[in-house]
Amino acid sequence: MSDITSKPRTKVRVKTERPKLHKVILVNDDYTPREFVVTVLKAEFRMNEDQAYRVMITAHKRGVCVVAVYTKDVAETKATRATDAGRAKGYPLMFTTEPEE
Ligand code: TYC
Repeated sequence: MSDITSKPRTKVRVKTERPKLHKVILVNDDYTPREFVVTVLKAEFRMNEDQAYRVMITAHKRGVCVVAVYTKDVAETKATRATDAGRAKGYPLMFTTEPEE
């Protein structure tokens, strides 16, 4: 077989890296009512009362609490929607995002 008709010898490595996940973080403040934080967590992050209460009280005591991890787009959209829900009621409730290591 001549060079021109032989198969290429280069093997292509199939690279399937997972997209980096991003944390949604709940930040404590002195003004948002506890029950409202629980309501937002249940509505936006599909938590039950128990899960939502635990996340809220952890942020209340420690300052912050990781709510969940998602792909970048989903994390940012949910953090924005949850923060906006507080702002609509005049509360300084804040959700941020940060990439996982
Ligand atoms: N610290 C608020 C209060 O005592 C409740 C609260 C908890 C607010 C968690 C925000 O992320 C938060 N009313």
